[in-house]
Amino acid sequence: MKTLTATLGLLALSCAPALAQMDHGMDHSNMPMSDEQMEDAVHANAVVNSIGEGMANVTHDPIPEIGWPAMTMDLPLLDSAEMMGDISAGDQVTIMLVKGADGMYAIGAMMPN
Ligand SMILES: [Cu+2]
Repeated sequence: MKTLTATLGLLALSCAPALAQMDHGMDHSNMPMSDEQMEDAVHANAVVNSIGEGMANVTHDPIPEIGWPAMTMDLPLLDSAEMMGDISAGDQVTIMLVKGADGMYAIGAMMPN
């Protein structure tokens, strides 16, 4: 019985990361995005390779919601992008992608992991 309890305890623990990923800890309340943009928003873990004016190069995990495989790519950085902390090249982050005016995905927020 002791073994069963321990096993159940482990199962509960191993489920925790999946839940934590769904609630990815990003505060959306002050973001200047429309409801429509927020509905289409997707998130991914990424490494920032470089970051500059209006553009970032990132290596991101797969984003199954929009059918993207893991990639290293340039992504436009919205003027209004919410940088949630000091982020520089080499950092592990969570990126939030929203559709810009041109219908292309752009980075709407970045949060250090
Ligand atoms: Cu978010």
